[in-house]
Amino acid sequence: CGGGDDAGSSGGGGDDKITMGFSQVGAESGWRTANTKSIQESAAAAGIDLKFSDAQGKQENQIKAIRSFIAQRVDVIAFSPVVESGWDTVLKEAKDANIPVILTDRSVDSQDKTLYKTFIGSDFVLEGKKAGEWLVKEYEGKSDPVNIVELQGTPGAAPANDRKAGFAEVIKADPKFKIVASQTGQFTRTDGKEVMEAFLKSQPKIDVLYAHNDDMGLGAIEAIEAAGKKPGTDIKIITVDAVKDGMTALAAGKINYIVECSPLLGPQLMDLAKKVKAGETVEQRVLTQETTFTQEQAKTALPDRKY
Ligand code: GZL
Repeated sequence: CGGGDDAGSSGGGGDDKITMGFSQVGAESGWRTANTKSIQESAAAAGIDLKFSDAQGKQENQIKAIRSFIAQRVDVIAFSPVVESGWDTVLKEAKDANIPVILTDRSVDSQDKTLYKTFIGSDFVLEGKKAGEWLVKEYEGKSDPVNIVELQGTPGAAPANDRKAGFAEVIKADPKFKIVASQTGQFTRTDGKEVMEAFLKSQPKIDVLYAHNDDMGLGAIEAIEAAGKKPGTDIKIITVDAVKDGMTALAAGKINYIVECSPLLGPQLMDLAKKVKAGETVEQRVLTQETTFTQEQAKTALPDRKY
């Protein structure tokens, strides 16, 4: 997809058809690819004319795309904000143009809740807490220090901020848990591998890796194996997402626990768009349903995974 340009639209014209302008973060991870697929397929199935734009991870491209959707007078604008801040101006422009906005996947820190109709996505703080709770249970009864390294998501992104906060809140209950290094891996395998290589060089002892998504965890596994260590055994690994490649590594014992974050937001997004277009009131917050997986559960779940 072009950087911030409209990559064309799916579905025909016609007055009664809803036209949706969608600005996507980019294509940084397996999760994002699955999310894009869900949105594009659901729009086609719902008969919604989708104008899709890939921002390649840049907020200015998303703002440009939203302004373009306003100029094109689309019926509804939806987007996944790459970062939490800096949206009030362009969201006010959409509001002044009387075009409703739906937030998907990630939210914004705008104080003015009238700038968007609803936010459909996961509770990232809870995801971080679930990761922490597994670790606390895993080391119950042990008193030796547990050295943790953390691969954070994109700086300023809601999932990065909240997964970090939720995890830290749970592990602070026991001083044996120490985050000895924490750095962004930009939600990508490449950066996850590079940062993990640096951690392995700089940290005398690493017991646990907490990665904010599977892709960074998978990159880190490459670095851990290149360093002659066994991922999942020498270094326990917790990740978030539960995409197929992550679940495969979990089932193989290279990851110890995955907190699911569902990318399949398309169907609910299209339903919300139709309700918003029809002037119906929708709930301000639509929470996605998701679970967690151990290695055993991954073996059972893998055959049925859709993404
Ligand atoms: C979470 C989503 C995150 C995923 C990453 O809802 O925003 O962005 O966890 C993706 O894999 O890059």
